[in-house]
Amino acid sequence: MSFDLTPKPEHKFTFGLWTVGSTGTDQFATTFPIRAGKSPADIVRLLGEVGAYGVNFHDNDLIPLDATPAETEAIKKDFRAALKETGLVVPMATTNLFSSQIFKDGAFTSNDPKVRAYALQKAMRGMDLGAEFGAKVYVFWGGREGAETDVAKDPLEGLKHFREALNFLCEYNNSQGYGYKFALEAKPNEPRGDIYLPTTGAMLGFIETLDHPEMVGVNPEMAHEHMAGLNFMHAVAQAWDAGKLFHIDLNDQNYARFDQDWRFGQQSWKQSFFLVKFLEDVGYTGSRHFDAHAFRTEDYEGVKEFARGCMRTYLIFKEKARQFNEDKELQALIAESKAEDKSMEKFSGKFSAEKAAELKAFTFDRNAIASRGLRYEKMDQMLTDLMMGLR
Ligand code: GCO
Ligand code: MN
Ligand code: MN
Repeated sequence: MSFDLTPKPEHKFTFGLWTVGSTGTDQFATTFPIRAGKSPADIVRLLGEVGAYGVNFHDNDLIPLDATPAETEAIKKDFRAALKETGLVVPMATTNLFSSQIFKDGAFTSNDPKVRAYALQKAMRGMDLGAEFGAKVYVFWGGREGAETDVAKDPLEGLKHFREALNFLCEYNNSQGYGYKFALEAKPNEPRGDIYLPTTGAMLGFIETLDHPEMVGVNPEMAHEHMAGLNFMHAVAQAWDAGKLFHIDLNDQNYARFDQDWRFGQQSWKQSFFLVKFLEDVGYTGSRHFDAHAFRTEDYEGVKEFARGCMRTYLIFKEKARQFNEDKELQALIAESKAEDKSMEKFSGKFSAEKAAELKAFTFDRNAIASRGLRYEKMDQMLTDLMMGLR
């Protein structure tokens, strides 16, 4: 093997405190953690050891909900020291608006005005905390913004409340001079039966209804689009096309299953390959954030293997994407399939009345056009060979 798979700062590989810091609990064993909890500072050290660039957090990953002012200061001091020691940065922060019982029926979209106001307060405090550590992206994942039944919750009201909250927080961002970009993360379900704005595409539509759409983009997550049975790379491409790819959550997931949060590239090699190829080809410069967990079978050595594996697999696919782009035979076939047709040039581009009239009158030979084989079978098998090291 001749290529370098060492993670470097320029790769912008980040993990959340909640990812490598997960103690392996699940909904069937919440009181039986498999791994002992680590302090935020020790999680940073673990990430430093495996070669990550950055660490992200929810407000309460860093500062427990009921911490005293003295405890808060002590945690911040240790965390800051660990960042300095390892050179890790904090590119993104977010608010936990889903773990407390108060959010049982949502946060920004709760029917209860007290809950909505509390959520807003918590988000502002979370933004203050993120800014203290230099975060420039602020993620909003509305895990409980939804319903199991529509009997008393109205999705129109939900959208209105969500919009009001984001408009308020955009103004707060400006008033504090934080310079955050907000990144909205969609998920179709889990923990709610249905979560509002379930896909990246839905989020992109919603953003245009906000007071400051320029401040708000998306944080698409691979597992979430796969839970909805969608093509993740297509969602990412739409976000990129709209200038809204502010962040990305990479992980893996079997289609149509519960939220699995697996190591990037563990399951869906081809989807992961096309995703990495897309990000590298367009020159995405944001974080490559791994929002995933190690298997519950693992101790912390396994957690390190998991974290190293996420980054290694990304770099393997990056190298494969380079090989794909430099594969002359494959590129010739792709070029052939997209070749321009001089006789059609007069019909392309901007509208004119003459062009439209000429095109309406033109006769197409549908059979001749359709009879051309596009050679996608050959190309796709060549891709398989390439990925398996046979080219
Ligand atoms: C999930 C989500 C979360 C969010 C996180 C950051 O399925 O639980 O992906 O991990 O990404 O809360 O906002
Ligand atoms: Mn997720
Ligand atoms: Mn996520």
